[in-house]
Amino acid sequence: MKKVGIIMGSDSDLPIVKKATDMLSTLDIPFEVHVYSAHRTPVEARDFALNARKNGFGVLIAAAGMAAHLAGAIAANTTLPVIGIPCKGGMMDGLDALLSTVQMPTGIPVATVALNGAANAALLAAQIIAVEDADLAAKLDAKRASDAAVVLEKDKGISERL
Ligand code: RP5
Repeated sequence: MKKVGIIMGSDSDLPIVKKATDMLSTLDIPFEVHVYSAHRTPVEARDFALNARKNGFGVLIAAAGMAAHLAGAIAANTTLPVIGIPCKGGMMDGLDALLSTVQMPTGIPVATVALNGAANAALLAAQIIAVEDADLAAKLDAKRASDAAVVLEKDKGISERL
């Protein structure tokens, strides 16, 4: 199975990124995690993206806050799918990161999830890998069904409480 590469702009993003690694672990998807910054370590970020396909990655996830150019900088150097996680924090509480991540120019796409949306980033990465992996697709179907069962259980609970 192809690996998921997770890059965060700072180790201060780890509490958010952990939700992605937890989700990938639950689904038995192999991953690597790195701290590379578009601004502080641009050479390492670029090299990682340039070599990602030949190093066995199928999808990349990039998490960053504030002037969050990391996902875009990674996407500029690979044609693997790149998922951006804008991280909350700083004076603008994430609006800056959201716009920096989502507003990519035509030709260099970044699939941007919600602010701090690390679990969905991992699920989207899983869905991309599952296009060619029937076992993983079955796991994702089972997860959807069990998530739905939890909601329906809550629905019952609400009716009983009111
Ligand atoms: C961004 O700046 C990082 O992704 C992080 O979200 C934010 C703050 O980084 P630190 O100053 O905590 O290293 O580049």
